[in-house]
Amino acid sequence: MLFPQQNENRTLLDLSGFWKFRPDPDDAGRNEAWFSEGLPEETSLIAVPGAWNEQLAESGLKNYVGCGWYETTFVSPRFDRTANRLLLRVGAADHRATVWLNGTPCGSHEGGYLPFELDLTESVHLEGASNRLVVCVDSRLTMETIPQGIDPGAAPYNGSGYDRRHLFPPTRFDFFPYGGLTRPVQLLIVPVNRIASIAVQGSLAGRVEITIGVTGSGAVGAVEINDGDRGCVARSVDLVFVDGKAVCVVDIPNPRLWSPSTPHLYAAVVRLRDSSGTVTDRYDQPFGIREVAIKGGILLLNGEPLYLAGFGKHEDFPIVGRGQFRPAYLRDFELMRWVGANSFRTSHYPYDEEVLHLADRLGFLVIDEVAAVSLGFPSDRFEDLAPLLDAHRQALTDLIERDRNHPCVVAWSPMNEPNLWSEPHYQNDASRRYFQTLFDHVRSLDTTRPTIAITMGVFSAEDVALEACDMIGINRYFGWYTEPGDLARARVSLEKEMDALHERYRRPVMITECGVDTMEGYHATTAQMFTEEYQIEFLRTYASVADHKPFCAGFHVWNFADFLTPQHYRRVVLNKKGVFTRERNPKGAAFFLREHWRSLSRIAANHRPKGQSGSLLVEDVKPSGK
Ligand code: GCB
Repeated sequence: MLFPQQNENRTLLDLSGFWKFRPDPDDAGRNEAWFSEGLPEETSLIAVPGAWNEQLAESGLKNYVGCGWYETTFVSPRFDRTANRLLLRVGAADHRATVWLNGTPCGSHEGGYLPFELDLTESVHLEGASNRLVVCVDSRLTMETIPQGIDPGAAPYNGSGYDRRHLFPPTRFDFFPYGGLTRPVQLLIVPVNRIASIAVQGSLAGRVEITIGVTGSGAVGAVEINDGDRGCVARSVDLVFVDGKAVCVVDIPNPRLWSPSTPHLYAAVVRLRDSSGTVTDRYDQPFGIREVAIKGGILLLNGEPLYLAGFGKHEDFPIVGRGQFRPAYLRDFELMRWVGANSFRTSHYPYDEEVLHLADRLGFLVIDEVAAVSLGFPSDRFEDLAPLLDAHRQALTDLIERDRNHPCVVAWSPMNEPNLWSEPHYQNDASRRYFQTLFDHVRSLDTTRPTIAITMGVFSAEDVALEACDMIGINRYFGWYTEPGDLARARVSLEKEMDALHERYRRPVMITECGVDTMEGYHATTAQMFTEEYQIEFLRTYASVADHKPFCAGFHVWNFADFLTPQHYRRVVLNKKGVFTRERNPKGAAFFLREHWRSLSRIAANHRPKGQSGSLLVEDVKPSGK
């Protein structure tokens, strides 16, 4: 789905502001038709975008999981219904949303963290009249949503003590289950015959393939490649659309490559013209030219070994929760640059599109993840996994459609830590087929980036999730959840496991999570969990293992910043594994990493196979899947 754009053919109106809001814990709203005459009397104000939990804590919303009704009014600009459409674009509604305009149902969408569009053309009042927009957002999750929720009827599972039903609100994961309209809600007036999708793929030689999808018929298209001040550097011939699609190839002489140190962006300017030659639609799609590949078990960017140094993150900020927060986005990039990181993972869900635009512009690499965190399978029969698999595939399709043109995205992560809860129905043929189908699905949509399977330690090298991926990500907490306080033993366990994984799969292995809860201001002279010194020593241990294994593609610390969790005896309000506090103040570990990552280019050199210099890239090195 295209990111919204304002230009001479497209009008963009932002509906951000204070809307009316009413929680609906008894699910009364639909029966009482709150959508037809507007919300009943007693409503609060709510800021959109923003999660409802912290901004309305005093109204009882802090731990609220359920339906919340939103209402706003707007006056639409005048437009011609035969030539244009009025679309509502919601950046994210966590987790499902239903929309009415002036009492008329306009559609619904399931799946948080990702945008959707609905057509309002037929129900909008024009000529200066007021329009009432009502959105019902439901934050409840089930065993068949991505992410999954808690099945309240399920038998207690493994008696391990960390029973998910002990969390409040109950979740399968330890980040807070914020609800609401967390990203912008916008109106778009676009032509009926319009550009609907653009996929750009450039090679290092400067050959760029652009695939364009359109709605409607009769238009002719053309593409120009713009290079900032240098103006147009390549242009296509006229394109005729067949079944709403056209593909063209253009060549950019002496292309400027995108990399973290030179994040150079081009724009593919796509125009549609009608039979009289008038431009009827235009979209400027930014893209970068760079190549990600795996060769001889080594991850490469533009032919050079790539070592990912950085963090797993969360979209979690005081008060807005997971709501869009532009100044904080910039602050996080500033801090990542300050600490010397080159990358992060969108753990554990797709992040705001604006974050990825910033990563493109500022030169950060991103592992892009869908919200399939802590998957649990309901059965040993593959057929029974179909509803979950469908939702999972859909989330991946939506993510790849949204993010495929971002040069910052270096890998797709289809899940985080399946089987976290050691539930039954995992190491078997059904789950094996599930993962194979899933990873094949990603490859069918994009062959230009590797897939990464991010797993935990229970089955280690035997984990059924590992067979289908291109790269292996491991989340390990030796020295914390196991071998607490004992970093010497932690190092041995980590090395043993990384070597075993490499031995068996011969693919890049990366530490995608490692970390310890740390109270800022707590100190000790000996290894003492929860102190700032322990966090430093823990990270030093993991970094030294990762940095020296040539097959290791990187080291991501868990977590960039402390984040809010559901209530549980294992967490003191926040997950405190941040290198920065929730307010973004540095703990001691931030200074350690800043010093350590000063030599990132020397560390990356350890990851070049012995005796190799110069570019490692050859034509056949695209991720193969095996
Ligand atoms: C993990 C999870 C992450 C948790 C982390 C922890 O393995 O992937 O979501 O927050 O452990 O701190 O326990």
